[in-house]
Amino acid sequence: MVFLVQLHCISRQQGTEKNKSQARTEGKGRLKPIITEKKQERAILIGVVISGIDQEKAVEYLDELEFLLETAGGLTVGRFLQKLPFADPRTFVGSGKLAEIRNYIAEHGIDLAVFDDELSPAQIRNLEGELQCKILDRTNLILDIFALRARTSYAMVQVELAQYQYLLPRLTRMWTHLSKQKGGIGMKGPGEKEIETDRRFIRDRISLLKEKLKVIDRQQATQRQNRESMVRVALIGYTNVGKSTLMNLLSKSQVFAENKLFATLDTTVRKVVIGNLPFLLSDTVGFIRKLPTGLVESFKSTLDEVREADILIHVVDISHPGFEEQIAVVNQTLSEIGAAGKSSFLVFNKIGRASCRERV
Ligand SMILES: Nc1nc2c(ncn2[C@@H]2O[C@H](COP(=O)(O)OP(=O)(O)OP(=O)(O)O)[C@@H](O)[C@H]2O)c(=O)[nH]1
Ligand SMILES: [Mg+2]
Repeated sequence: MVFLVQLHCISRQQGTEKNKSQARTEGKGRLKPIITEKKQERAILIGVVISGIDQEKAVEYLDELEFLLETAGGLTVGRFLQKLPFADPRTFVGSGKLAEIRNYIAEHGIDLAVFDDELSPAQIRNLEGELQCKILDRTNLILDIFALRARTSYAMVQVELAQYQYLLPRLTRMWTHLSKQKGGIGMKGPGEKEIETDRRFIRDRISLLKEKLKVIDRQQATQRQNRESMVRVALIGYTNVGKSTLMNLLSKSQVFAENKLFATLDTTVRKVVIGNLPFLLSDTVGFIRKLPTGLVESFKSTLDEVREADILIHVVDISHPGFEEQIAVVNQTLSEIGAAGKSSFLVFNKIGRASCRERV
């Protein structure tokens, strides 16, 4: 089904051989988290500077979007920012900017336009028509990275659920778009029937995945109950701040850490003894600005580790120019998952980095 391919359109330089063969051999009709392609896709990034946000902040947001795209395997070729009172409900940016972007795409062989916000199904449809290239929004990109990063079947189920939830309201436009490409007139008829079949398929799959997650959630809850006698400490923070690195240092373990976003999706728990004080330390998924709500819901059990911790260690990358906002995003996400008001410590990491020394 073509719409499944659309959801995974970023090339996968990072994909392992196992991922690649997995993607090729998945059963028919199933949306699988990992698909690999060889060619690195050329992309432009598009954001708006709405009132209340200054230009510098907007540039920083696009830096983050570029990092997300790089993590997904794409290459940023150009950037577009437009000052607007609010994002255009029809095409996200205004018509003049859109014409400028359209010319740029044609001149520079751009495969993909990435928007720094979640686009409505109507916006995606309009933009596809206007720009004639693949359109990705921030949510889609984050979901894609989560799919790329999912290692365990648990993480895969969580990501797949979030992907289907994102896809369901967007099915119509994809079929409409395809039919238009084929020159079809009138979208009613067989197309509609197929959309309905796919909608039904996706709804069934969502129910099945939710059931699967319920079983996993129960298993995880039992595991957590067994650990109740020990003090539980959770490392939390914005993505890429160094939580796993700290986990490895404190617990002398080998949790995967690298300079990419969302290196960690599954929670790791280790027993640590400092002095004569034993406690359980967990490393969790990082947070990010505008984390898709579907993902937060699907990662409920992973986030329960944070909710049920006795103490939170909030790791901050002090060398990042936007570290204060990152702290605010983490605090906001904690309130959203019902984990605000816990005893927590701020730990400032990466203090040795040049940009930080310059600021101090
Ligand atoms: N310069 C410097 N780099 C660090 C420090 N701590 C971690 N890093 C680097 O920062 C990058 C991210 O580290 P991780 O430990 O994977 O970060 P994380 O918070 O677990 O990231 P996610 O799991 O992706 O949310 C890696 O390249 C680390 O080597 C530090 O104190 N100084
Ligand atoms: Mg990590």
